[in-house]
Amino acid sequence: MRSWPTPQIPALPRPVEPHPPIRVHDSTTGELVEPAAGTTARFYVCGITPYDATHIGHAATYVAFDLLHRAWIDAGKDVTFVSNVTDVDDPLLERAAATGVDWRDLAEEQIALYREDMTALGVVPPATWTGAVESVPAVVEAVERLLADGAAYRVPVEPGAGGSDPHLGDVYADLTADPEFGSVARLDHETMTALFAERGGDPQREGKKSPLDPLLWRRERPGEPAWDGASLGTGRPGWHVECAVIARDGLGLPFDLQGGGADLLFPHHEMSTSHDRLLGDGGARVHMHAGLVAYEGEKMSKSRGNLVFVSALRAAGVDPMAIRLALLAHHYRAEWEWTDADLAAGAARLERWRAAVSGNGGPDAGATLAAVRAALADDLDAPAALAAVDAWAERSLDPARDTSGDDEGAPGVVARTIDALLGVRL
Ligand code: 5CA
Ligand code: ZN
Repeated sequence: MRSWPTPQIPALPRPVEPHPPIRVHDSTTGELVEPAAGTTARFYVCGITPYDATHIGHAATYVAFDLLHRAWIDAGKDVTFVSNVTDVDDPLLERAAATGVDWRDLAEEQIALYREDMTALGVVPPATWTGAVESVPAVVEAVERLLADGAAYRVPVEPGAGGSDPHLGDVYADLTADPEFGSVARLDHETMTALFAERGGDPQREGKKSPLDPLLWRRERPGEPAWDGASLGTGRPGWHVECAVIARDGLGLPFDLQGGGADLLFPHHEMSTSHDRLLGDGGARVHMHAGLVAYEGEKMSKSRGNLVFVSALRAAGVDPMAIRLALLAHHYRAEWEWTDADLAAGAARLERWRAAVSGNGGPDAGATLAAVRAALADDLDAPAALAAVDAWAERSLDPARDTSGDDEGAPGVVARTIDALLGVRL
């Protein structure tokens, strides 16, 4: 899938001290870990399901992972970022049916919007961006392998389903084939069952060996799109195996980090990592999650419909960099509520920073750059990074300041710091 243009990332002065190790909060252990200690960093961030995109919650999550991407680039690592688009799945098909739109047109229009939003927000694009539809042949091969290995089984489908091979059932993963299942989210059985039902699972489906077993291949149903599934019969991929296969093919197994919003920890990342474990030498070594953004008192979500769209703000003339700054003012793990005040604060900060870097010279910027680097290395502490830039801007704009020690290059260094590390182009 064609992604979006890569923003220019200005080079920054090398740090005097060695680069601080870049640590993030590991959702499994709750501890700070360094996911990519070597010279490379390979990570996967779950992409959108293309309807009702891009809302502020999506944007906050993608900007959070973009900070990690930029910190790794700045540290000189060879970074590979892979992502997906769930361009065929139940909720997308349901939305298309409910609105009388062809699901392909809905997906295409929403993907185009998402590209524009990511470009406007300065998010560095993935090296490989794969749609679920594009992944079908690889998923089919993977599911065939899991079946052959006894890690998956068929479940009979209802009359009318299954096209010309109704005897070939849907395929489910047999979680007992993976002794390490549960090791990502480390939840008790009751919580897993509740979340599975809430987040796209089908614990009640008759014929499954265990309620938590996830769907790998859904056979053709009347009125639903279906693809050639070779020995599986016509159908379409399950959600978790889509990401397992796209990550495997884009990054190789195992890889450094998988991420998304906090709603993906279970079942999605638990399941996709379990699939990868059976398809290779393991999945993501670290899982990282962004807190969910709320609006009008509840989590911003497609199902609730309490959405603020990036594209709507842009259309209303809001500078996308003000949106980015509004998002960065909250730590990525915080659960917070979007209000107009966030946007106003982002716009005010943008204006202040623009004024501060437009002077001929300013206070030395070396400590500011080091502080921004250190803040990001410490679990992507964007609010601390903003505070460091604010402090420089305040000094720079202080009319009573003694300018005799000013450095001519300082405003440029600060502007490039903000651009390269925070993704905010002034
Ligand atoms: N296509 C799947 C992932 S494979 C999916 O979850 N798509 S999505 O469109 O529903 O969400 C895209 C990303 O935004 C996911 O990482 C999700 O966790 C995140 N997200 C959704 N709602 C919010 C929210 N309110 N706040 C923060 N992040 C959110
Ligand atoms: Zn995913």
